[in-house]
Amino acid sequence: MSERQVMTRDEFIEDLRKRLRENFAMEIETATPNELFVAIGQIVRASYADSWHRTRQRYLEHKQKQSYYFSIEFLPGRMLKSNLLSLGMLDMVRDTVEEFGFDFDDVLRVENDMALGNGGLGRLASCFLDCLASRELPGNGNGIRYDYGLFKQQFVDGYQVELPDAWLKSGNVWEVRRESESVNVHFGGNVYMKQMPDGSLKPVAENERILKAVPYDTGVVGYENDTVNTLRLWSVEIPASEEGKYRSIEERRMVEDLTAVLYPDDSNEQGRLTRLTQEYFFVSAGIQSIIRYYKKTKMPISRINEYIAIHINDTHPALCVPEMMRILLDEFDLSWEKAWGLTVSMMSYTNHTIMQEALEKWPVSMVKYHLPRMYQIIEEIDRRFVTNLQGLYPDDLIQRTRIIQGDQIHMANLSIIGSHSTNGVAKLHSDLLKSVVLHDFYVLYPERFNNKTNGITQRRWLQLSNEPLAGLLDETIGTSWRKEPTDLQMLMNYYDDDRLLELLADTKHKNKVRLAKYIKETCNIEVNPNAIFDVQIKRLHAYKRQLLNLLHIVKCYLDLKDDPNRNFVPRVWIFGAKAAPSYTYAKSIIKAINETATLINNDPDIGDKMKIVFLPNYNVSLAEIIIPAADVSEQISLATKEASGTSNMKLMANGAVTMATMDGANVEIRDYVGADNIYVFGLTEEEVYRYYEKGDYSAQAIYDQDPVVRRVLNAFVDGTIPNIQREGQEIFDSLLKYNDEFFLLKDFEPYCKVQEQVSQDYLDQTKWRKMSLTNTAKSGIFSADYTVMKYAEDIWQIAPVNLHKEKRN
Ligand code: 26Q
Repeated sequence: MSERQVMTRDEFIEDLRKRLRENFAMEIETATPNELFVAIGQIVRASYADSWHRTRQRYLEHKQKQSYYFSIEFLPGRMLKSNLLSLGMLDMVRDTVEEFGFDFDDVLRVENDMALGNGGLGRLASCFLDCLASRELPGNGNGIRYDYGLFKQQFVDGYQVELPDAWLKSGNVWEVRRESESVNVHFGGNVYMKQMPDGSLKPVAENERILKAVPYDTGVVGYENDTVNTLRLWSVEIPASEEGKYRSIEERRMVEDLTAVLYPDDSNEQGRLTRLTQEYFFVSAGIQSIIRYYKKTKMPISRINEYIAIHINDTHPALCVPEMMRILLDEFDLSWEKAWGLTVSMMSYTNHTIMQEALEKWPVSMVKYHLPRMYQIIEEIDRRFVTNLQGLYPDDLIQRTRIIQGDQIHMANLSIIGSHSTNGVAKLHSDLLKSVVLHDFYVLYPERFNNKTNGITQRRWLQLSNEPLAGLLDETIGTSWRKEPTDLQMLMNYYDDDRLLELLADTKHKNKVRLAKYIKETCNIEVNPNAIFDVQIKRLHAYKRQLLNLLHIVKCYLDLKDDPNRNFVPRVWIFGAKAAPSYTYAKSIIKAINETATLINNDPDIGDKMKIVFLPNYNVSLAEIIIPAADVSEQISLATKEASGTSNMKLMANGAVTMATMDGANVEIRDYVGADNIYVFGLTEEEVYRYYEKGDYSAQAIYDQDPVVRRVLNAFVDGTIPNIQREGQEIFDSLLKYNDEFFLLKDFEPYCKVQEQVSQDYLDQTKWRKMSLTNTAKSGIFSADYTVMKYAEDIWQIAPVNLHKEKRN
């Protein structure tokens, strides 16, 4: 399949022996998975070291335009298997390790997930890096090396408990500390303008606190192509020159806290000083390091925008705009106009949220005090913005779009004004940005707005995590889909091939057996692999409506209790979700799901017909086990709330059929698979906005009129679901007293109806298998390969660099 030079089995064994001896004074035969993981990790790293070096050299020598993806989160998960795959070594290494009597999966499981992200946004950043390298695009990541990633989740009495994720405890084979590329980042102090001999004014800073930012680089290995890009993550230290200023342990701790932990809130955590400091820290370090690189190209600063593109992933890195201005103004002495033109032309911004309350804002006082030079520059950007628009646009529009409003700095406004491109992450989302959320900016800068529908990397989410299916695809349609995911559509030629449909069902069954085994081991619940596996995996959020799923479960349960002999297609409901530690409502829903699970799973009247499994600690590695085993994919957010969603795409690729509201990328999924291969229900965007406009939604009215709704809701407060006195009441009140913010009750009946249809269709296995096949066949379009290629062309203007050919010459 590939003509690449890979290590032979014998070379691998020799290298492995050597490393086990040198590191651990051990032989292969006596090693444990731990030592094997470290030694193999080193071999893998060494095997791409050359390509990594060559990639960097080539970009520099050819002055290749590069993009830098600034993101406060990256969520790559484990990397051993994906690196082996990209290097063409996976089969050889697995076979060899197994020849020695080890279970290769045991070795893979030694690696801690790199979980420096909360959810969709961080995982998207990691998919993008994988795709950039795999498409030979010069694109790098820039972020924070948190000592602790997203908390580990446990359930105690059904409640979520958070434990620290000390992922670096046993070292990290993939990273390289680059001490010599450290930079200093300045905080606080005061800035005054000093008159220079030539009469000009220069900002001078006094009494600043200086912190050292040390980069840790990880190679991002392209798929079978010799491109290795860089993910650069920054860690804080006290500079040697400042040692004297930090005498006490407390003072040192304050500094070290800066990159200690990832904020575990994926929407809300606002106004925290450490968060602001984190943002400036990785932005300033990243921009300084780009400038240092650019100096090496010897090109004039006036042309930097031809060589550098900077992407702002959500508003968290929005300080890229004033920080770039600071350097161009203060260090290169450019005029404001020149500096601004370059900055806007380099920057681009992606919005990931519709919810107004989640848009990031910072108090003026905090920015002024801790980042005084940033504040001065933001103030000047804001002042010029207003001046330039006055007379051209209505005053109220200018007031609504300016960066500083009252005592707050609006980071989305800064990002849009300071960049040449603003994009949403699915068609519907991008349209809503233009028509509602950012409409005022669309009036000002229509040409800046564009859509880039999210995608996923099929390498991780199909090739690696679903080997049975991947192998079957190879045998059926050839292997080209591995490099060109849209080739998956060749599967449609087998739509009527009973034999293939059977084989596809066999792979699904295998994956369900594997998941069942995992469920037995971790939760001690027996589930039947012949039941429908109904999956909802994502952060716990009211708008994602895990509660709607639960309401349906409770309805099924009550129906079965009424009539245990009624026809019922057995189903296993599988949840994976972390709640932000401070999000009490989300935590109450976790508790309610867990208590409902205990009730139903142990009810002898129900037996195998219904099982509810809430798998703890949902993360990338767990997703890799759950997704291949799913029959139904729950994508049931209230229309207009989910910007895109990406688990919908992963599940679809693995042959799950989607239960969808017309929200986010579900709309595009429906367009591709066709209405017959997806279950659609619920309020539409128009209907949701109509309710907002008229203000005439009444959850109480639905409760009063609909006996089923009444019965299901009452189960939360009348003891039917035990042990949720407080949580049940809280949930009940959210729906009735507070009028059901996300319209669950309105969508409940149509949801139940479509779920009934799912059960009926599942009985018709031919029909079901055809739907499943269609979903896999049509999923290629959601490859992030295509998404990043569009970013590369439309936004960053970067082009592929073929390193593979060069190496062979
Ligand atoms: C903001 C301020 C202060 C503290 C934290 C935050 C914060 C952190 C993380 C705000 C938002 C996030 C993460 C958002 C996120 O993951 N959004 C998801 O992005 C995906 C990729 O585009 C989409 O598919 C999802 O629809 C969207 O919810």
